[in-house]
Amino acid sequence: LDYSQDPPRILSNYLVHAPKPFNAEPHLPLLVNAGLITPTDVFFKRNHGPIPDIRLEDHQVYIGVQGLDESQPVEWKALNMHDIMTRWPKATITASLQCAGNRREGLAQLKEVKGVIWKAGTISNAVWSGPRLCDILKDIAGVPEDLHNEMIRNYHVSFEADDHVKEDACYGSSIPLRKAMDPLGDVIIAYEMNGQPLTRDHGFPLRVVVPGYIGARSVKFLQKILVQPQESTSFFQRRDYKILPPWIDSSNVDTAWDTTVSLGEMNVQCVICTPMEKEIILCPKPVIVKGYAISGGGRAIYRVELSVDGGKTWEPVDKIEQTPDKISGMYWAWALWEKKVPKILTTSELVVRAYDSSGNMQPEFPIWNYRGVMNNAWFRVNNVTQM
Ligand code: MTE
Ligand code: MO
Repeated sequence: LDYSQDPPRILSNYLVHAPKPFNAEPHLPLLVNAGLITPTDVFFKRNHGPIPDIRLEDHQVYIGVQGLDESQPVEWKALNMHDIMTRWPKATITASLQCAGNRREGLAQLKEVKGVIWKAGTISNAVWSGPRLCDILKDIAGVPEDLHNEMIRNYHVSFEADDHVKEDACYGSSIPLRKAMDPLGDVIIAYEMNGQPLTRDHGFPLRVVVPGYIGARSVKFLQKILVQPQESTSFFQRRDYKILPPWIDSSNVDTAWDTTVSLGEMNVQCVICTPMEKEIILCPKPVIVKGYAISGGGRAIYRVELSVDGGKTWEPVDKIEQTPDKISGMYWAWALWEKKVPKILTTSELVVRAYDSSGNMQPEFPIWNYRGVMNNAWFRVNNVTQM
């Protein structure tokens, strides 16, 4: 794999875990201080291979339907970028992407895990624009609009990228067709991020944005969309992004993939971004503790609680900022919260936890799994040093 054509990045904004493929998370205080909308050059970057060098004028997206009889060939229809940008209304959605491996570090501390050892910055929030996938599938693939239709209940939409990775022929993934066709599901095919054309790192010229789902489903460099009776057969759908059971490790992992469900919606998550672990704080000034919280499936963050004594006593945070989508009313974007703590001591242990609108709360302790995904344990900050 050739990385010589990768784009430049502002490296000082990031903790870089690997240069090839480029995998980097923004520093936590920068992430939260940058505001509700993460600037593109601060947004986390997660890749499985080199960034493809695609020309807008040449790019084609192929759309097809695979029926139950797999011996029947798929009739592909091609759209160019002009079609994508002009044939359907342009929808604009503010949505956070979070990698399922966010906070993997917390699981790696318990037992060996496979994957990039991410800290808590593998999440960002942006404004995305492009046509709705439901409009395209209705017009080009003839998918019925009626959500009670049997096809909508049972089929999946798989996506393939125009990139090269070592695990498979290309990056790929799928979502249930019901998510794609749900008018309140807000799945779009984005060609803009934060009001600008997508940057190469974030999927130029076109990416899927699946709000409320783990980041892995938002396929970048989108080249193929296939409606089919089963999930994508891609490595990234079938052999990755699953919460394997606790008795599965590197010795027996191949026995468990087919019986473990693929991840879709995110779980409830909350992190302290500032102060950081072992940060030096000037006292006796009060400290503003800040962080993010998010849940999956468009569920709202309902409450955020902070403890300064390791979880013995809790108080609500002072302020939670979260805005639902203007049309669907769904909470696809993260919440930023803050709380003024009059005095932090060297012995204080800060802990945060959030509840979503379904009453889901984060677990007190991390739940180890071999792929190190979906760690949403209470977030703790220790060893803040006073000066
Ligand atoms: N799409 C392609 N083509 N290649 C990839 O490596 N990574 C996925 C997803 N889409 C990936 C991809 C994963 S695991 C995540 S978390 C998000 O993209 C990251 O999106 P970002 O790099 O824009 O932050
Ligand atoms: Mo990811």
